Parts: sequence; structure tokens; C-alpha cells
Amino acid sequence: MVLSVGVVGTGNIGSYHIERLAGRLSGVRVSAVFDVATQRAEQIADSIGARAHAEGMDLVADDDVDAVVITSPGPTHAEFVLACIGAGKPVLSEKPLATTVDDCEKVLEAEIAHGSRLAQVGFMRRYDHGYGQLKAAIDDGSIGEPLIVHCVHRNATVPEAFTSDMSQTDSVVHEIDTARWLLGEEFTTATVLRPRRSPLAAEHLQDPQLVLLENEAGVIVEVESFVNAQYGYDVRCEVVGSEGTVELETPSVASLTREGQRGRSVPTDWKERFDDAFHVEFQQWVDGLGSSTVSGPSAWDGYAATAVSVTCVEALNSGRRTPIHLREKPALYR
Ligand code: ISE
Repeated sequence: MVLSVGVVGTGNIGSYHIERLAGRLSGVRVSAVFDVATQRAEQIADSIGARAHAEGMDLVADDDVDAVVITSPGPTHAEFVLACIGAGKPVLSEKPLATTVDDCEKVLEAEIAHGSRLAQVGFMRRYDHGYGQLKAAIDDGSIGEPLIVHCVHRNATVPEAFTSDMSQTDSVVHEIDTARWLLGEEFTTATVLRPRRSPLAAEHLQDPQLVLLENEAGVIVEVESFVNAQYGYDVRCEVVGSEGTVELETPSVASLTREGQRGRSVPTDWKERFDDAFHVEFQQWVDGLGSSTVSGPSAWDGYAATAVSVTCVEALNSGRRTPIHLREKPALYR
């Protein structure tokens, strides 16, 4: 059976996912698209033989749409995810699941009322080979008890519209999810420090930022977020344990030696760095739906990531160590 997918949002990440779903994965086709930029949506629809809808909700209701991928701007995610759950259709939403904790809770309630999982959140790093190896080393006890996690999240540059809060909700949110997943514990407090600002950052932007998160087991996760690092996209992670450490290596690229220098290239952006991870993420999602199974990052993971990143924004603004409050985990997600 070929899964017919509708994609909400045909911008930067939307067109990237459409290209993959329509041409590079097996067992799936893109049957419908929607974007508020209607011309762009129509062009993309024409190029792949899909239908362009004038309204996002019409796409969700379309009989030729078995499942939905949401890549529209973050503030619109919740209403589309809720509509998909209402229609009983599986939905893969790019992060965030919703931009507010209240909206994330509405999604949890809707899914609980439905009685089974339909929503998956696009935390693609969980599908990266290197992160998978980190998790295996933690789970099999190779490094003993995890104690500290050091993370680096650097972007070459960001658009002018990128705000200080987005450093947490758009970038650090990935470390929040991966660290929750790697360690299998929830976070309890957040502190965000403001180092000296880069002169190359926009005036309104606090960049870099340094985050300290503590989890239920007392592990401290430290994240440097620096979104104007200039030289490329650089994501690092080292987990320090009681018996050893495990860290991500630079993704395998050839090293070039010439004119007295030896060097390796750095990825330019997250698409280049995580292309393989996106591929695995989507193929597993499609394959799972063949047996009506949704097993990737859940609505609970989306809720927790939003709750932690919103608390990080509070901590950035107050300068204080701030408690993180999560509701009790519902049985559906245990
Ligand atoms: C972007 O929105 C992403 O999701 C990327 O994965 C992240 O690394 C980047 O910092 C964000 O701006």
C-alpha cells in the first residue's frame, strides 16, 4: 500500500520534506499540499502531480490524504495537529508541537480522548547515527552512570527576525529533546547565562547563550547556543559518565590536505548535517503507519520540550535558576 501524505507548509523545510517524500522514500506519495503562499504551493503541487488546497483544513479533510506532515510556522502547528487528531489521521509535526504549554496540553488531551497515538514530533536528531551510538553507550552501561552532558549548538548565521527567545525555543529545544531521550529523565530546573555578546549578532539578540539544565537524577546538561558562529553549522555532544565518556565525532567527511594545510569541511546548515537523520525519520514513520503504529517522538515529548524551552526563556529573562513544572505523565505515554 502506498501512503498518501498531505503537507501543510511549502516553505523552506516544507519543500525539503516534499522533495524527500515525493521522490526519495518508498511506500509514500504526496497527494496534497497547502500554504498561505498559494502560488508557491500550486507550483510545487503541479511539479509532483499533487493537489493544492486553498485552506489547510480542507487538506486535513481530503479523502486522498491518509496522513499529514506539518511544516508551517510554529504558532500554527497546534490547530493543525488538533484537526488531524479530530479526523483520526496520523500527523508528523515539525517542532515545536505547539508554542505554548497550554496548546501542548490540548494535544495531549485530544490524543488521550482518541485512545491511541497519532502525533509524532519532528525531533530528527533521535534518528542520527551518532546520537544513536551515544544512546546505546549510555543504555548498555559502557560509561557507567551519566553525570554531565556538554552540548554545543552553533549556526553560521540566523535571519534578522531571529530573537533571543528563539535561541531557546528554536535551537536549544533540540538539545532539550535529545538529552531527555538520551538520559530517560525529565528536567527539573533551568538557568540561562548571558556571555559577552558577539559584535556580529543583531543588536536585539543575546548571542551566545549558556544554558544549564538539571534533571531528576541530578545530571547537569550544559548547552552553548551560538547562532552567529560564522564558520558553519556545528553540533556537538559529550556525555561524561562515572566510568568513561562518549561523544559525537564530526560526521564522516574526507579531510583535504593541500598547500601546507590539512582540513575538513564543516556542514553549512542543519539540512546538510541531518539529511540522513531526516531520511530515516520519515521512512520509519511511513513504514510504521503501514501497521498503524506511531513510535517516534510523542506528543508527550513535544509537550515536555516546549515546557522546558519556555522555562529557559523565563530563566534567560530573569537571570534566575528557574524550576520546571511538568504535569504527571499520562498512561498513554508511559
Ligand atoms: C532550526 O529551526 C532547526 O530546527 C535546526 O535544526 C536548528 O539547528 C537551528 O538552530 C534552528 O534555527
